[in-house]
Amino acid sequence: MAESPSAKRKRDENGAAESQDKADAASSFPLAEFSVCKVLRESARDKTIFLHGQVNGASGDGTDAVVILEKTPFQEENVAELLQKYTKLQLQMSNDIYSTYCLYLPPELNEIKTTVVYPATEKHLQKYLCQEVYLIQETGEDYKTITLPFIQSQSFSIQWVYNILEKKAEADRIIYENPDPANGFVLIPDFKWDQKQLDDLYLIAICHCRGIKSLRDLTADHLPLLKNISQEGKEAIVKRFRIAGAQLRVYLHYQPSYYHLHVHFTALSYDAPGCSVERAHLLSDVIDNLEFDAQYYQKRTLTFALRADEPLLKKFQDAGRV
Ligand code: M7G
Repeated sequence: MAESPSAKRKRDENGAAESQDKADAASSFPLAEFSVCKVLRESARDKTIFLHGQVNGASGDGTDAVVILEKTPFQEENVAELLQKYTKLQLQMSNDIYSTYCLYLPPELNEIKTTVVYPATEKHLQKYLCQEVYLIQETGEDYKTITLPFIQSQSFSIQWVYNILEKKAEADRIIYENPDPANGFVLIPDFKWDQKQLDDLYLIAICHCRGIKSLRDLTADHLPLLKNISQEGKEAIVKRFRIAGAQLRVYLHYQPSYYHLHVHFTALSYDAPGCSVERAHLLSDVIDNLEFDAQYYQKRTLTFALRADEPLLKKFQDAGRV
């Protein structure tokens, strides 16, 4: 029987103190030893802040870490509790029928989603640093001569992807799996989604087959895989979360951060990070394009944005392509 995020939360609250303890014990990030070096990015609109800091171990040598703090969306089922229980309301200003207040919540209703990358590489610091961006128009030839050699030399480790596929991490979070080695995939909540409300639903489908780096590698041979992801992914989401396929945005990133083919599933009503036109390619369009031309993504010029100090931008500049 499908379990909604709110039902899951209630079950967690009521019965899962033990598993929470285990999770706490397993968490190894020493927050108390984290000292902030720099704010990489912050957004008042998204209520997030990205911090670069160092963890000072016993030896005193700092190890870089990225900590992302994010105020979480409201959960409908908690709102009444939030307004009535244990809450302090402090008046800020009042004018005629208008007034504003500060509402002080008890800690259990005031959590902050925290994402940690530790140890963080220079590339992680760069990924989260707020910078100017430039559009690149990458031809098929540019991909072969500039982008491919670059990503082969220095892309992010995809160990976390293999850990998911081999059930060495996040195994209990898998929503659906088609185990076929060529045309199968694992559907799992993205780590950007805390699963507590459906408004910001975000899952990823990671294909079992290794070696498909990105959209650029896709040919008509991959249509069975892509169709499985589209159809079975949507079915699994309807079954578990009661969100219809027509209310999902299903897309690939180009460029991705991690070069092992994966597909993003987000709630259509959610303005998810990375769903802008210069990065997101709808899976339905990708399938259609490959049916139209088997080599579509080897030939096409693809547009994407690069941040100012990304080394790939420098490669395009050196080649006179920007
Ligand atoms: P991407 O298009 O390669 O890059 O997507 P992006 O991170 O710049 O969007 C990778 C997706 O995988 C992103 O949506 C990440 O939030 C998600 N992700 C990254 N990591 C390291 C993990 C992880 O360890 N577990 C899960 N479940 N999702 C992750």
